[in-house]
Amino acid sequence: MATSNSPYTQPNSDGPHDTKFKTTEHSKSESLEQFRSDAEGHDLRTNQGVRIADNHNSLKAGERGPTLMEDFILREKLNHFDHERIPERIVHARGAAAHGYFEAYDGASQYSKAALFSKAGKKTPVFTRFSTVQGGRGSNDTVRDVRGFAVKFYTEEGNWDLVGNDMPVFFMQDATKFPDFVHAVKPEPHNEIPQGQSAHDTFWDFVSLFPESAHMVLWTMSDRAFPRHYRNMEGFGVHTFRMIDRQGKARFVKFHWKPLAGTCSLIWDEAQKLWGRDPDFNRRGMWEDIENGDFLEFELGIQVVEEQDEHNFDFDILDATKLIPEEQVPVTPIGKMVLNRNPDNYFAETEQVAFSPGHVVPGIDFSNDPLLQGRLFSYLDTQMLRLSGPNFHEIPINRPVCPFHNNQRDAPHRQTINKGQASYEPNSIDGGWPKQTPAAEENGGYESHYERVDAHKVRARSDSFGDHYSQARLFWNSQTEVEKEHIIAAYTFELSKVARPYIRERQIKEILPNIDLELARRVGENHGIEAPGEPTAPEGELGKSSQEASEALSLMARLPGNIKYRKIAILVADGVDGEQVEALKVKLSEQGAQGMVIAPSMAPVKASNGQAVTPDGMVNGLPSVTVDAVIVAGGEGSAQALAGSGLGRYYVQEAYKHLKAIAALGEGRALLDAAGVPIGEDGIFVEDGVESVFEPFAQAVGEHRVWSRDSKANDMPA
Ligand code: HDE
Repeated sequence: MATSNSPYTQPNSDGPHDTKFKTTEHSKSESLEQFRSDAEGHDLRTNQGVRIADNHNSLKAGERGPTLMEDFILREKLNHFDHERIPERIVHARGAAAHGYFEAYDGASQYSKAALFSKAGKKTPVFTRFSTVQGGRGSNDTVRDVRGFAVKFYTEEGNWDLVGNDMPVFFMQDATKFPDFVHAVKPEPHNEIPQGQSAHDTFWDFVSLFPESAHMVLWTMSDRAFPRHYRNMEGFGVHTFRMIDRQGKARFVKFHWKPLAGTCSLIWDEAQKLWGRDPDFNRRGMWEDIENGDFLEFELGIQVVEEQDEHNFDFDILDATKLIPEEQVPVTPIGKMVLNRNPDNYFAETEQVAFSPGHVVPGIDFSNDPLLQGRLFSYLDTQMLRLSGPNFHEIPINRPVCPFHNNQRDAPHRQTINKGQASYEPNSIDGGWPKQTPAAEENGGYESHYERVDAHKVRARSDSFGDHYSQARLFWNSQTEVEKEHIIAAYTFELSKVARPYIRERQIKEILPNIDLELARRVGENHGIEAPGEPTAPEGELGKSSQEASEALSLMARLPGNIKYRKIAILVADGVDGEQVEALKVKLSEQGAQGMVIAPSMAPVKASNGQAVTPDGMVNGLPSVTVDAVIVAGGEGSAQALAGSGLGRYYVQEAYKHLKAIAALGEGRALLDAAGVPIGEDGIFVEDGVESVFEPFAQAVGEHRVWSRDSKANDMPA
């Protein structure tokens, strides 16, 4: 769509009245083309365009003499380097992003007049950034934390950002508590410990004094807090928003992203080990999959609440600590997002992208959720600092793909060279341009939803926000036994890192019993603290849910169900049955999985048939925490070598501990015997050939873990 090749000219700046163009679909990658720089075939030059003759030596007075101030080439280079960093995001500093597109489904247009929903099959470019919240830019991917799920839709009517998380609720109801919460969860101010984690005094001090956080804290104590892969997490807009249809009718909506690959998570021990083994685990997973053509896919869905039904729930839909159970309002799919292209440059794209819930297009509007209202201020404000002023919208990744003109001018790093004399409206000098577009026109101007607000000015919380526990109970009741055990273990672990006994006691005695007495009792037992036999919160705070449980809240409700995208280790050593390895790789790839040959070292393995098998990785380079399941290949020499190696035994022991499916072919069973992996237990498959083992093994991998082994996991020393 760009009409000019000059990087200084705003796209279409001489064009007709911008808002009149209608149906063209714009590609973000096309619009970025003019900014992309490829050095191939070019001379090395300074930023002023001067060719550099020597990039190895600074200018000195004599070969062994002092460096001269005159060296403008050195000064420019160091000066630029010294300023390479920008402030990292205050929260969500660590992230990874990908380009892709959103494709609307039939029927989406009946809810919103936004152009991106206007017809089935319509494609809109997107840029999506996933992130953790607490840790700094260099922290680990797999910490226990919420994940950000921020999508920028480059629509023909301007940018729409859906800046959500992978959990459907939040820690607080009112924006004014956000800085308190973030100060509490961030590394402690006196020693900046711990990084990327909530297991410390200030976090538990705050949340144990702040009951409205109970529901969200429970989510973060569940395995949702460390997704297996970004493709395996749900996403949520969290707040109630509004959609406006062509007739101007408004409906409340909640946004959901449903991963087409199903939901699944890591196991806590595995997540912790990954901090060291592969701190970039999630980032790498997405990057490599996209490079391999295994794109990430999510369906966008909405829960729709008619305005007249706003008060028909046993909670307030403006309260961000509440979700709308899917049984009460089903999720209607309205489109699909495919992430299919990695960024070219992390800093230019992933780091400089600026999201804001306030970036909306006609057809999308806000609700009065006080958390959302605060966010509408915060994001623009933070970009001013982070991206050094109000022109961050001109950075290529942030530019809308449609033309945009207004009378805003100047400020640091202004790129647009605005033509004309009139930078005010109304004007007659420049023919009155740029002009307003009435909302009534097709592809018209943004008009806020017409809503009557007639109230006293108060600093107060509505009584309808008083229930802090009913949905925490709903979430707890919706978990399977295994998930509940993991939650109990999580509270136990986190509180064990809290130095002050009175904080642990407060959480166990004053918060947990209001969620569930058994949860409180079990965590209490693990800390030698007796939990009360009944809830301690006042009745209003305890609340009541009209629903006992909601299946959709369990991760098990949407398990992958197949082995597509899974990484399967094939353990080999010299003497391996080479044909078997080949057959396994073919079979796995037929079903969309990746068989990875893992050997004691990176040296090619000599198969029993004399051929060489090239490893994809070695046992301590791609340890079991980086794969989804393990197959020990047959061949006498190979099995004996692996069984005799501590690293080989550790590999399968650790896979067992993390509830992974393990198969041993023929002689390969010797490794399981040597490692003490109990043959005959669920999810341990020992067969002679690929054909007989494949189906049951693949089925177990589709369940993501062998859940029935959960209670035995800690018996394994690994
Ligand atoms: Fe954010 N949040 N937030 N947040 N948030 C930021 O904006 C803020 C909240 C979310 O990949 C910041 O550009 C306030 C809820 C994501 O770049 C900042 C409040 C949800 C991202 C900010 C909230 C989110 C951010 C930091 C309470 C889920 C990363 C850097 C009123 C619906 C986006 C930045 C990316 C980032 C403020 C609460 C999601 C400081 C004041 C609720 C995914 O502006």
